[in-house]
Amino acid sequence: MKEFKRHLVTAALPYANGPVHIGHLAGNFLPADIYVRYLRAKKEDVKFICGTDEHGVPITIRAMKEGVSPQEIVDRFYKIIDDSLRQMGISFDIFSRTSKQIHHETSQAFFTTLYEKGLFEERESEQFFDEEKQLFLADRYITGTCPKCGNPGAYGDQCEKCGSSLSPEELIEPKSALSNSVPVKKVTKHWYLPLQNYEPWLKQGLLEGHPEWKNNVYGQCKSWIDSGLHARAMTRDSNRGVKVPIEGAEGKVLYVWFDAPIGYISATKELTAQWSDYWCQEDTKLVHFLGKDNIVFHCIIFPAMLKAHGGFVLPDNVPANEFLNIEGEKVSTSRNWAVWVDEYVKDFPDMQDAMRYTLCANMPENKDNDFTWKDFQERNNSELVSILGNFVNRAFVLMHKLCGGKVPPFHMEHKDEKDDALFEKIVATKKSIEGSIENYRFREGLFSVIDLAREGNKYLQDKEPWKKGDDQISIDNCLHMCLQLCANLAIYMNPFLPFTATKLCRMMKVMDRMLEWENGASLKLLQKGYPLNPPALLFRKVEDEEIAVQKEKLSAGSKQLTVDSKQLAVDNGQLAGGEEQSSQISALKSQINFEDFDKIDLRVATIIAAEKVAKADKLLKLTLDMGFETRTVVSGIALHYAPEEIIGKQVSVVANLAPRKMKGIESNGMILMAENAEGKLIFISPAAGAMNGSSVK
Ligand code: B3M
Ligand code: ZN
Repeated sequence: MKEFKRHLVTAALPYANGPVHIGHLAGNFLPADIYVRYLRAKKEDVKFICGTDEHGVPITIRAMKEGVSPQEIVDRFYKIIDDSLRQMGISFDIFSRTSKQIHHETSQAFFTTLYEKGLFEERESEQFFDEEKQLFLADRYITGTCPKCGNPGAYGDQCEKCGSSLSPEELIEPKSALSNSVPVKKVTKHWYLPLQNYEPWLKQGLLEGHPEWKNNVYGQCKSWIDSGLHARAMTRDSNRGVKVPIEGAEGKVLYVWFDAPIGYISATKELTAQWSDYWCQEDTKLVHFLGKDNIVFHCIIFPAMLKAHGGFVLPDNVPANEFLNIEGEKVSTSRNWAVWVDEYVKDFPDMQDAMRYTLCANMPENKDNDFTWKDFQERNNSELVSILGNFVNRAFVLMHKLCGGKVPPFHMEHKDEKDDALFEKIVATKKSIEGSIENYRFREGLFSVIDLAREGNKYLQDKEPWKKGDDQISIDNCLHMCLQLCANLAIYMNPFLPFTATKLCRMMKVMDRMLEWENGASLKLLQKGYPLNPPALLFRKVEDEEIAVQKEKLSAGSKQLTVDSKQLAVDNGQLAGGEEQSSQISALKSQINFEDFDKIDLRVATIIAAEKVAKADKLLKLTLDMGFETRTVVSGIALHYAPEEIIGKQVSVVANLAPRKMKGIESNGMILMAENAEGKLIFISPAAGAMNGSSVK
């Protein structure tokens, strides 16, 4: 076994195109955090690196959909992601951004080194080009009809309807999603990294050197290598990203998967002047945490890049996780089938550890796993509350009642085999948690903690100090053991449930320093005669109603977004006429209070002009008389009404909706519509001449 002096731990950089969900937490942030907290408790030298990935197509697409600039998107989501992960206790040493100057410089220098070493192949190829926008089109920007299922809204890389992965050449009648024009093929030059040259090294040097890698990771890498590696373009035609730092490369940026992993290096540089100790010294242990869709980039492409460059450490392990499903279904951000971390911390303040516990207990370490709200409730109520919380609470209550609020002495001459057995269990648990965490088996580690608490309950139940009357010696010994166990539990739970560990320290009136790992497996953590605080509530029960609200939110959210994205698809001219009009009744959304409702400013208005929007057969541009002003609203009702038939119609309008651009027209509000049984949209109109501008209440 190699001896390591320091640790460098990374969690995959989330795209700043949306908030993170609990699948991201369970997949990489939480295991990385548990691992890092454990190393810190062992006083190891460790740096925990992450940040947002702010380049790449997903961000541009979101910006396009919202009609705002990509910068606005990344600024918004950087903050949301950073805040919500910190609130969950994910203890990065740095959470940086790939839009920072230091990152652009670092990745450009990296590219230049490879370029100057002559390691790239320059190749010309034909790619789709949008003549109207004068841009080469990433596969995602090309839409057309799916050759497999006929879906008219398929993308150049994938059809979301039938799930086939596609190349833009396969699309029938391809169109540019940016301008709707027909793209043409044009020659472009790019720089390729010939991965096949690194194949022998990847195989013998990296993969075969690490038989300990998890099966899912090892297997995926092996099959990639066995099926043959090819040259891969490390540059793209785009106006967003890290500019390619060589002459003759105008309009080209680094491939997002070239610059993103270098983000780990630039963030370390930003964090510490000693960054090169971590990245360039052989005795650094580099561990990447990520989800299974990122394995190939971290086990093949990035190591090949590092090897090509030279002078960098290579990953010692890549303990990637599989996926976490929600209520039996795959997470889908486009369908809003997800539990968002920023919403969880709002809905369950001070319950970070309950979610950390549930996610760790269901961590998809070797296969996809499932999160359900019911399981969250059950694990919280019957494991955290009834086993761990209950044990600590009983020990404290009994100590206050039977030992005057102070740690009782332990009378050695009255020690019995139950005391010995409990101590042995405390010692063994420390060892087994070490083995679990060091081998990336976090569920197993967590279960050892809860098992030890279970053991504590059993011990207390067997000894029944409340029945001992004036046999103070038995009472003292039992509660002394229980309190020492509480202190050991705090140390053991700390990597997994840091909020609870700290609370427990407050109850014991000890400093957080007690949580250092070397203090574990000891019966001398609390001094006899030391007064302790009264018990505080470590966990609270989760009620059925709370679970019902969350489940409702999940399905209402997914319905809501289906409508929204349909509207977007309509806006973008992606849906065929009248397709998929459903007359289903959607699920009720979760409850709001009056203040929430009162934020919406609903007004009566009259449509005084209406016209079709060019190049968008679903949209009408409406001019409204609002009573106090006239304004423009773009509405997706053109398939239901001809412009002339709605002039003079009185309607209800959401009057304080933020403006949104559709097909270049700024829309200032939204007309309220409902669906009739045939799926036709009908206006929500005042029954008899209401005054324009009057509030709808
Ligand atoms: N942003 C992809 C993802 O979120 C990517 C990870 C980068 S890690 C260097 O799946
Ligand atoms: Zn299809």
